[in-house]
Amino acid sequence: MSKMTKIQFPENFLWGAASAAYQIEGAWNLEGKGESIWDEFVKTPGNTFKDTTGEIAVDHYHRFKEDIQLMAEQGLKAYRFSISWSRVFPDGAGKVNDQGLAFYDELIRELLHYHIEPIVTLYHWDLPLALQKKYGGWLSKEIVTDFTNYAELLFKRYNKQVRYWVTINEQNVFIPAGYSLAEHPPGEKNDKHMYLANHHVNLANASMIQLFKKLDIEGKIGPSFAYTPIYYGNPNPENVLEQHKKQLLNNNFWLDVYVYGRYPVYAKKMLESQGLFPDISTEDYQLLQSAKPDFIGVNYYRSSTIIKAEDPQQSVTTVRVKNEFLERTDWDWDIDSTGLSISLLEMYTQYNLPIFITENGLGAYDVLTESFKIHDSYRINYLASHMLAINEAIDLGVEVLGYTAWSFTDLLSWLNGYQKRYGFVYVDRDEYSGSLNRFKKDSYYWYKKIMETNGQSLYEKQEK
Ligand code: BGP
Repeated sequence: MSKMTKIQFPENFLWGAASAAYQIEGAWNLEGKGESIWDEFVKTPGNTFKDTTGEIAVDHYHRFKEDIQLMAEQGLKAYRFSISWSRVFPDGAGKVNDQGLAFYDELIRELLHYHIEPIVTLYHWDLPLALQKKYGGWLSKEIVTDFTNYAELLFKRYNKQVRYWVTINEQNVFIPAGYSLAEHPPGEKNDKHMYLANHHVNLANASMIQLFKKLDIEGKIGPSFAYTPIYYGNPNPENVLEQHKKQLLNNNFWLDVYVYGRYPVYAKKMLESQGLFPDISTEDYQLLQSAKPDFIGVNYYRSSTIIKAEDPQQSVTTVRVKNEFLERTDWDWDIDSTGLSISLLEMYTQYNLPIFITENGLGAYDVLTESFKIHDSYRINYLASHMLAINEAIDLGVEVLGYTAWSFTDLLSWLNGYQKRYGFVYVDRDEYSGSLNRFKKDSYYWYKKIMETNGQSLYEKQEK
């Protein structure tokens, strides 16, 4: 960012932090909660790092008051969290678990008490296991009705208390990971299933948005998407063409459906030629086209640099390469704040919808000192540079509603255990156990100031 760019986050910009039920709550089988597909998946040795589970996680279920107290003290304006479907409907449909709902009632009440805007994610990957067993989860169209009923209960119950709703978290991550890579539940390697399940998620997303509008719920609704800008490592036009194709199969493949209710032409054609494109009825397309989101949520962590692959057998002929201009995280993710400006600009020009940055953060090995401090200057640098990139996009005309950093407390990384920490608040636990005590990191205090000054304190940093 040029030194002269003014810091200009809009008034009422929603500075906050984010989490997801499975990664923080624990209490996996308490007070009437049903099992989710993640509760089951983690039981198989080798599925997660050192076989870590979210059975206790960071025990937010029992410590949410302490956590919200820490949020209030930090000056958080918004908090994004997800509701566990199987805590509300233990069997995914049918009988409601009142104790589960009471937990979310209290959580929301507590947030509002401290004037923290609750942002609710309806689905952050923890599908009720009962529905997986009953009809194969996302593989059946039946799920659209069950999901819409679940959403209806929450819309009606929290209308006027919750004003921002995220329908689905990172469909573009959990669908390939669950159905093609076998890294997430249900652990399949079946591309035909992947595209079918994916289509049902699209229908569920649209059905929820349609209902939200029909019920005239106050507030805004949209999906959260993991946007990864794709760069080409070689400007030979043949490579550039591969890069464009990749872009259409990645980002646009999902976003075009959310916003326009159609699949990009090239992607559709290619999948049809491979027999992978699902049968889609006229009614399906009508539903998809009837439900435009109010905003697009963006989860941004990194960019990806590719070149055309030599192997002609590969269906997508590209490979990821190292970007010599970028540094990497402890987990080898390219650190690229400019990529966030690029993403915001690309998305806003293509889809013309306000953007909410629903996740962004740095996973690192933090160290708790003997005096209970955590000096995470690397996280401060990462976050500061990404905030400046957002400011730059705003300067270019992009409408950004808010920013919920990943994450508030340390939490469980789905496949990387408890060692990969993202929080402003350190939680004392490792893969096996710990006191679960909370400690404020240096970044906690730094972010407090950012929020107090609506980003102006970034400017101080720039001048240094
Ligand atoms: C996103 C997920 C989050 C979170 C984050 C960090 O894809 O929405 O739930 O896990 O990534 O990922 P990881 O824990 O793999 O580092």
